[in-house]
Amino acid sequence: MRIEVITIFPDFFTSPLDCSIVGRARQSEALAVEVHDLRNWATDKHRVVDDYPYGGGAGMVMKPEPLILAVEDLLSKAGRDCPVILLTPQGQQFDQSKAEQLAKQEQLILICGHYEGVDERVRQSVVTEELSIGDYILTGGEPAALVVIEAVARLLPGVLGNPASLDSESFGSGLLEYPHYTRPAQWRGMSVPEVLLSGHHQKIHRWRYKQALRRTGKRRPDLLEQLELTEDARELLAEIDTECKQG
Ligand code: 4H7
Repeated sequence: MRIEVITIFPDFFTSPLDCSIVGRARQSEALAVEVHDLRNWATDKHRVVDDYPYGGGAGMVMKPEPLILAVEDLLSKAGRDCPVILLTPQGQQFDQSKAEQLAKQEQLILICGHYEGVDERVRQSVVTEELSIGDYILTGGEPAALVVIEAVARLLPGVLGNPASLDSESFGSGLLEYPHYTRPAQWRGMSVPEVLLSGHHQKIHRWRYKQALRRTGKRRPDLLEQLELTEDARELLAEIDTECKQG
């Protein structure tokens, strides 16, 4: 997959794109990320990319020409259409299913906004979708673009060692993760649950599943409601319910 990023702060991406999973994905050539300085498409000698808002008001607005020219250039180089995504607080919520959908694409173009936002004609002419990584305001779209890149990169074939682990993880299964433990078995009076030391794989599996159900019910009842529960899950939830009432 190829991801093109359009930004006024290319340096913002240097270290995050070299580290960890994304760095490895790029080395393995499963992923190519090109970060483009929007000012390369500015049309004046001072390379200005913002201007005063029509109608007045505080702050500046990103000019339409550099952004639209940048996207057109990148699309023509690709020789085909691809999603052109503006990261914005007004966008559709980015989530795991959206990441899975984007991971199937051959190419993505991500636009990072700044100032008070972008001229509406950028949306009208080149943006195909607007995404938000959550209900909060950032100064620029760069951290949001990195979130999208990271979430997508780890879904690309061959990037993670063991693709089977993707399904069992949080959101893959629709549940929050069960609690994890490693050595030592005892630490400052806190012990690892006995069942995990038992070597009894079936019991361990069921214990983890129950913990995942318990956590999801407690912290994210909205996720639990979206699931089609198996008979076994219903049974475990009933157990959890009784345990709760017993204190
Ligand atoms: C596009 C339009 C994404 C991008 C407006 C981006 C939050 C998210 C931005 C703006 C973002 C998210 C510019 C509007 C700064 C607010 C103070 C960049 N913020 N901004 N203004 N949740 N900001 O995904």
